[in-house]
Amino acid sequence: MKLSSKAKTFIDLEEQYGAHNYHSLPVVLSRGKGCYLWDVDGKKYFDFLSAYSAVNQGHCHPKIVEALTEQAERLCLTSRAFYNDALGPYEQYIHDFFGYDKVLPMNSGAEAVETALKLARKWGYLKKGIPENQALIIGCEGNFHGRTVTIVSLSTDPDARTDYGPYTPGIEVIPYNNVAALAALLETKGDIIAAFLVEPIQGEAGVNVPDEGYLKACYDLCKQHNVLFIADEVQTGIARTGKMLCCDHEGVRPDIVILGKAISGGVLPVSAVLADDEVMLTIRPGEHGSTFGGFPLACRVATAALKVVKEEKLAERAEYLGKIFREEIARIESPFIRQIRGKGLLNAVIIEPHNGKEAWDVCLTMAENGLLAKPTHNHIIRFAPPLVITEAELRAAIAIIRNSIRSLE
Ligand code: IF1
Repeated sequence: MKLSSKAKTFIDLEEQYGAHNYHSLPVVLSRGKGCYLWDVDGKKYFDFLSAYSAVNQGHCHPKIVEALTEQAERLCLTSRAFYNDALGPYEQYIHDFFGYDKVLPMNSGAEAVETALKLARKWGYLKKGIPENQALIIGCEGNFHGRTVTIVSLSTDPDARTDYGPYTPGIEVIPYNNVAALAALLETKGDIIAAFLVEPIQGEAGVNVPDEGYLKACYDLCKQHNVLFIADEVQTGIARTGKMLCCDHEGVRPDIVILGKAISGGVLPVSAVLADDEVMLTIRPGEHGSTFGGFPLACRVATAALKVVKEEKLAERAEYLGKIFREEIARIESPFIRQIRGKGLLNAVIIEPHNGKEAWDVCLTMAENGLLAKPTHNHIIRFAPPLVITEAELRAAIAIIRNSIRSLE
């Protein structure tokens, strides 16, 4: 890809003054609207990453931006040392929206996952009666839940965990999409297991969709053994997969739901943990929190972002458009395409290397042709546009994907 000297200036600054913890596609963005992004040279792109599904409502949604600016001029942050007039109404809105007794507001997805794990341990000791310091959390191979020490202790990805030890104890990892593995572990250690933590679809692992019935079977097993079923819906939640929560596809109501990313439409870092009283009230005043968690600005923004999801029927759109996307990609005959998989508008194409070209080259070519997507694990490309994309726009984007792949053959 040819870079303008302007674009290069920004890339060089990051290279020189920023930590080297990312390998970004060489595109420098400066503006966004709906499903489109513009780079510093004014070139327009379809956004098919949506900031890893944080921008489901589209870039700079006017209603969310309005809520942000209005509240920003009145009150941004109070801390939880005092009450404010935004948090309560927000919590009530979340209660009505998702149907859980209570919400615990945090900021990043990783913080919400940490919160859920602490909550599960508390519940394990106070309600289930697990002996002190013996509680176990079960995770799945190939998971991605964030970057904290405890979360990477759960990870099986060497990039995510190597040299970050010593790891947090009390963790067991079993294969994903394997009900028997969960059953076996619950059989032997069920008494001291507090929770099973699972992504309804594994995002980072490459949009790994489990077999139909997997979540329900796991949920039922957890109930049999008095173990909490925790769904990490940070990436799959908020309409991305064609339902408000991905667990809705199987009629599963998790004991704990973890939300992040699109709960704010990508406008602020906002996350949330949902649970009923039996679980949530095990944490008492002073036992958990955060300076920004539930700050007034976040409350107004997240309320506006969730209203947009309902008003614009984004779950229904994701369901309908996702089918078109998978159908159309499946019709492309190319040695590069091994498989297309996904749910709603969370999809991935498995790329077969060809002519010495791989997923990274496909993404560079698509970027040149005006569509942004990012490879994961070398051979997988995730396609996740904002859910506000229209059918005509989606079809235009598919044409770019098709032409880009063909041009590399
Ligand atoms: C990065 C991946 C996606 C998540 C699930 C919790 C979190 C995430 C299911 C933590 C975050 C992000 C992190 C971001 C890239 C992105 C990602 F490739 F790394 F794995 F989306 F697939 N649970 N995923 O997907 O949320 O603390 O980041 O707010 O650059 O690390 P966070």
